[in-house]
Amino acid sequence: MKSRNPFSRVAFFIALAVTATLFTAGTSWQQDEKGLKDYYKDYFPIGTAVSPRVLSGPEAKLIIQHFNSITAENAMKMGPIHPEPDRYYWQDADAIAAFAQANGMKMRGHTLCWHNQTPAWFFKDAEGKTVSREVLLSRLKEHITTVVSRFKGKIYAWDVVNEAVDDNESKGMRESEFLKIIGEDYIAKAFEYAHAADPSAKLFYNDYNTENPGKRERIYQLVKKLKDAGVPIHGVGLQAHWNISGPSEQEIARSIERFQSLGLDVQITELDVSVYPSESGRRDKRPDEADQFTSEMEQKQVELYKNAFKVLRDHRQAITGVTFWNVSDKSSWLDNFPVRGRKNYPLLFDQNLLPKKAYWEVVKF
Ligand code: HAH
Repeated sequence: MKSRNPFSRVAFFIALAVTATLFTAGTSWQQDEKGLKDYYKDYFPIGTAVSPRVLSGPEAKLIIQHFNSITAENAMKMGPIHPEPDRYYWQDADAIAAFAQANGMKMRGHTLCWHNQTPAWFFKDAEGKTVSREVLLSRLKEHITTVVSRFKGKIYAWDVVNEAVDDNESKGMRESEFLKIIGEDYIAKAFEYAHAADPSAKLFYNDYNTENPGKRERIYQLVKKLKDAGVPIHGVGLQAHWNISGPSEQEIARSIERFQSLGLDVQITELDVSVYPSESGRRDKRPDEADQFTSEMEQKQVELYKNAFKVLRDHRQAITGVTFWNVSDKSSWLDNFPVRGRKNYPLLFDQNLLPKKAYWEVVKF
């Protein structure tokens, strides 16, 4: 009679268990390595806005895993990059561009002409008097030419003009220094300067609240006028600073389709979903005001992200990029805006850089 060795049976089952565990661990490891950009590879590039700080911290790995496009959150804005008339500060912008190159990522440029974060010197002469139209146009041209030329071949798309349309129905164009000193054609000029400096860059007009029907229409009319006049404009950036109460799927779809109808590229350029209702003015956090991420906020945010990405996927013919405004809830511009000292939780990765529930809904399709 064949003797059975109970020890070898035990050993066999242990070996089986170990193999099964390794196999499962292997698959989940592979799943964890897959990033947003991989789930969306047949749809559009997925980007994130960064500061130089996150490129060397623990966020760097997360960025490389999930994103195949990058935007400088602040480093290329007029103020940071051109702090004085004859001085450009390139260090931060260069570091971000080098990171994009080293990791084979696309890069968007943000932004060449904006009423905010513009250095005060831009509009003043040596005596502190407001400059003339001619002087401001020549400064704008010099600025745009210098910045665009430096990143030629490294940046494939530029937000040329940011937020030129007012929120107020009765106003039309935003009364910025550019509008007051130059007149409405500062917009066309900015696009022409950028195009001359890099004829292969895709040039965008970028704005927020594009789901508001009135503002959407005013932006549409502006962009249509530029296009009809032969101005080199190639796309419209919908910032998409949304919140857990909206916009609806229909409103998002309508915005995309409206701009697509002009034959322009559409990108989502600054996506985040605040867990608070939108507020216009700045203020301090009230001492009694809670700023915890509640399960109700979480649920609503999951729904908004899930529905919004369904609309984006359905419009992949029109959409050439989706960029988040920051990397994770560990730190985002909404932590202090518009309410100073209030924590927000607007992104797909939590404060420990782990995927949130909303993340898993965005990649489930
Ligand atoms: C955006 N503005 C800007 O385009 C971006 O450059 C900045 O880093 C953050 C948000 C959104 C905005 C605003 O600045 C003021 C009021 C409403 C919305």
